[in-house]
Amino acid sequence: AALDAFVAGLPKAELHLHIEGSLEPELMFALAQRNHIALPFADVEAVRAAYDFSNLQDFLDIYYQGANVLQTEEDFYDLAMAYFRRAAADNVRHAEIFFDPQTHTDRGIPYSVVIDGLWRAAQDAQALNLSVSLIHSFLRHLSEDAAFDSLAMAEPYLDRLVGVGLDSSEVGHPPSKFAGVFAKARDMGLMLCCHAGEEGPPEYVYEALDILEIDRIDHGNRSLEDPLLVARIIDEGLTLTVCPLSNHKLCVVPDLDMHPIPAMLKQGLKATINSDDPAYFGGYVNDNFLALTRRGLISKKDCVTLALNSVDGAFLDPDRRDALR
Ligand code: ES4
Ligand code: ZN
Repeated sequence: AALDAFVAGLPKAELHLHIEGSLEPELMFALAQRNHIALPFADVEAVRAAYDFSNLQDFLDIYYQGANVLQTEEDFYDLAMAYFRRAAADNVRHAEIFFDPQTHTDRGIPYSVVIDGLWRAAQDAQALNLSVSLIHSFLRHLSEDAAFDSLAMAEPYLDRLVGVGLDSSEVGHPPSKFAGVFAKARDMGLMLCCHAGEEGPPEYVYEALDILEIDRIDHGNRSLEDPLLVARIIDEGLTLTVCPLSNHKLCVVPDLDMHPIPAMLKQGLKATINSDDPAYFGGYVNDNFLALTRRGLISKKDCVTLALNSVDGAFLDPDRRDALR
């Protein structure tokens, strides 16, 4: 309990959170009812029982299905606001959240509906002492042309976005596939993030650095297989947004006792702890810290380092950053 209070007391930033992955089964059912959508589950318990994954794709299939209940601006507002309240309760003071526009626009939901709902919630989060930035993420299992189309939809709303990301099925869809659209996003003034080295090999992390010229690495676990790559990430000062409970649920690590965060810190990488898809992986950001502290994998001092890394790794202006340190 003393450890819980210590972790809870640390001001922190969450840098790797898919807002669609914060859809709790209770809200999924409420939105399904409100929008007259049939769910393939009898009740909330049946949904939770289905969250047993052997790999990333297993999870993605059920995650995209869950997103179908999101229809109106109010749905996106309610989804985001529920996450912001939960994050604020964990003493998250700044959140940079991914959203997957193509998951919604490809089923006929206008981009404006998605971004207006998320944006209104982001404004209301200020009353929770929480600042929020939005990251438009491309689905890598779709084509680069589709990503260009998605970025074009975002153009009228550029002032509401801090950056772009790349997520979904990693293996077979290397960063190089999106070289053109990332170059364009950079020219538009957006920051660049990329999921790399979650299931994919170190080569994909190299591509994210060399070809996409990213500003932050999402996951990056498999970078540890290549000491030269680790040296390069340290040299470039890049932050890794690591997600322990996600890694465990998706079998990226066989056991939480073998989680790479301690090795990352030891080697001097700027690792952070994040919740990824908390409704699917069984915990929010403090739960992710506690999963490692309770196993004796990281110390209180490490927790302070990780929390400071999250503030340093955020895409924040210097004044807001100083206020959070
Ligand atoms: C994701 Cl954990 C993870 N990896 C890749 N894509 C994703 N989308 C949502 N969560
Ligand atoms: Zn992710």
